[in-house]
Amino acid sequence: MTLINKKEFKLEFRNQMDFLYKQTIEEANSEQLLNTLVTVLKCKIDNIWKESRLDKEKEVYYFCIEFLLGRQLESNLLNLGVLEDIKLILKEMDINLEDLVNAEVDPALGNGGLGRLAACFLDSMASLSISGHGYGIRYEYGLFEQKLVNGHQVEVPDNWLKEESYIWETVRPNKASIVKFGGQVDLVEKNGKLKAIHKNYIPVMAVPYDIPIIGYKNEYINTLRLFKSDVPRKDFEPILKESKNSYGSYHDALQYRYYADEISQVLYPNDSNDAGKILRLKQEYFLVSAGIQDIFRKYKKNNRDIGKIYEKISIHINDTHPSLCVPELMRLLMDEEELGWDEAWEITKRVISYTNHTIMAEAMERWNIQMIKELLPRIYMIIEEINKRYIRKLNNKYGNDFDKIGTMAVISADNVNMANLSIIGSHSVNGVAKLHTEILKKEVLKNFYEDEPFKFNNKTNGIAHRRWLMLSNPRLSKLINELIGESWQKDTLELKSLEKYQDDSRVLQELELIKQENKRNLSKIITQKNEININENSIFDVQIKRLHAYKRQLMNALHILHMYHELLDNPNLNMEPRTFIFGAKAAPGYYFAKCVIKLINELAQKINNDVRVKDKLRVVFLENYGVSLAEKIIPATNVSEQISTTTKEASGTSNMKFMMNGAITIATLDGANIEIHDQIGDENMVLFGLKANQVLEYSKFGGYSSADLYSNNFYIKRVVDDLVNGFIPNILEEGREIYNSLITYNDEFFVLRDFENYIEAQKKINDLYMDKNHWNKMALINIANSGIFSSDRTIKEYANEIWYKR
Ligand code: KOT
Repeated sequence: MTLINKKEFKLEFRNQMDFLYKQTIEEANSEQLLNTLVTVLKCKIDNIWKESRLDKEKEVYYFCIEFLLGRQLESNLLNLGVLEDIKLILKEMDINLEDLVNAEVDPALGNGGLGRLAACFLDSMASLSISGHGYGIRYEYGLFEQKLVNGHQVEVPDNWLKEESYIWETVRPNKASIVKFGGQVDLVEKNGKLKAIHKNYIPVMAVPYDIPIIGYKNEYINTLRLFKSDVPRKDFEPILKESKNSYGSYHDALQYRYYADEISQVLYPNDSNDAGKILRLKQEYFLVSAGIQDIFRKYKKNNRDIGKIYEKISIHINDTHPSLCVPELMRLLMDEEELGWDEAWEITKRVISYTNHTIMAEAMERWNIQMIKELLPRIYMIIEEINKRYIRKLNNKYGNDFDKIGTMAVISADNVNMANLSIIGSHSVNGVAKLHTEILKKEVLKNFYEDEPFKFNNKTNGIAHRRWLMLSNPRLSKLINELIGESWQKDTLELKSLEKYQDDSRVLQELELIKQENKRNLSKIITQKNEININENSIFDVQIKRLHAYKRQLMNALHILHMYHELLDNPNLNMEPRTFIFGAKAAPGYYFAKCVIKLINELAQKINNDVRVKDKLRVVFLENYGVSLAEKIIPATNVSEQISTTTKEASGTSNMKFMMNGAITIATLDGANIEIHDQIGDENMVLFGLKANQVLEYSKFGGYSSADLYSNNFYIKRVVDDLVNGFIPNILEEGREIYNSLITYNDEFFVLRDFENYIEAQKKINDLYMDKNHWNKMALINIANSGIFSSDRTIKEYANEIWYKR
């Protein structure tokens, strides 16, 4: 692509700077320079950035309540193939690209794995020239910023837009649509058919903001379209005749403005948890209705046959948050396009596919029927009809097996079960790693699987290797290029050929040096942020993810406490120095998770200030963990902690990022850790803990008593007692809460049950690290076998087996 001509670019840059800010480059600050650069780039990509390719291709629309993009500048320059050129040109103009990269906001429009996966998928769809676009919400406030105050998490609003716009977005006011809330629906007869008339509703305008998603060196750009809610403009008046007392007079103008604004105001900060709030339901319907109306607008532009929409459109719902796509698509097909129920239902199923991301009961969305009825009366009527017809079908098939029918019904116990709605209304249901999909089929969704086995399939998650290796670890990328050429960048399976260097001591040395330099970089960041010096030669042992009981940061902390005791008892203990690094946000209302944060911080205080263990042990909790910080931490990691209670982590994706950057994984056989193990075997990772069948059995039939284990095991008793005996200062309340969860409430997540095994596994990590050459060899084998975890592989599977399949 001849995107950049040096002379032209410099001129455009100066002109743009003058146009935007009426000043010279020399006077500008980093934000202004960044804005200028992005404006120039946006002009350049404009002619390849199309709204739609419907005339040629089938299009995929990926609906997700969150997208965790990360910063875009470097990634876009890389994908446009101009990263090095721009770096040089800017340097000639005395501008340091890194300053501009760091000046960009990191839009925190997601909680964790779910939203980050959606962002990796967008990157892969564009890079594979698949016409696949994201639909989401343009939250005014993203995930809260985490501050640590005396070791406690304090949440600060994330005002990422600061009343301005986002540099990469383009607002499309003429493509806005109206989403209707509340009111009543009358069914009136028209030409022998019943027609739904929705009146007295509250109209909310959905305004699209488009972000370009640039493919890797393929001149292909897709769109992430985020909707902002607003009161309707005057020109919508004709559509609003049936709205509440006509446009503009919804009883109080101020209240109306508030109603509309509130919808896209803030992201719910729950990960793997159901918020259950009416505002969340409004957000979900707002996204779904705006998105599907947008699809219809584009589809109908060329008078296409709506009855064949499944030939050109796939709608993917990422978990159940967008599951109202099912009744909304039915509504538009029937009420607007006048199709009959049966035809509309067949189309809906052919168009929609659904991914499940968790088996945790507390994450399963169930909406109270009264709530839906009042907020979305027409949608509720359709859901009721879907349920009625489905139950009739089940009755025919299973007679009066009420237990079975009860678990499968869309409506039961006054609730709408959104997972059931998604399964029934789609042609494909997938889990996100092998074990997860098996648990869906055999346990959680057993009845559905037995009823329609052909719908179920697995799509093991993946990560965008462009961001998570090429950009975040340029030194390693360069080494790989030197060893095996550059073809791995387009086909990551090529990384396999690195294996031929597994006994090449020069290469292994080089690998170690790169890790060392990345560790030095991270150490600087840690010193800056936490005012603590880190031993750069210690093992960097990292657990970064949302704080959740099932992820077991607590077990990690208890093990650190165990090591501390061992060191105090035996100062000459033969151990490699270790730095334990944590990054984790807790949902604001999740008290237990906040207690664990406090515990880790107080433990860090105590250990880091104890001169007796100064050279051997350090604990660091990094504030405000997010995408940008992950990009710095992962390349510097030696040990990747993937220690969830087996069966609970659907997949995990940081496990893949660490592997690709040469960390060694300590793990339970959970989620995608299993597939990592399939790739590299026991010799190249360290496994421990209960197996899935053991956990499932314990959970069903009991048989484990944490109190017995505690009383009979010296090491367990020692660390558990420390929670409540004052050994760790300032955790009176938190220590008691955690103690109770372990002992009084019988340790739901098997922390103590797996503890001894975890200690042994950690000893093994220590011993392995002592043989540096062997460790480096393991690291190399990890990198060489990580290619399968590129999200390019995952997206190819979605495309071939879900979206394009007829
Ligand atoms: C559920 C409800 C609200 C917000 C987020 C979720 C959620 C997040 N459900 N699953 N996840 C994670 O998704 C990742 C991507 O598939 C998985 O790797 C991870 O194991 C899930 O916990």
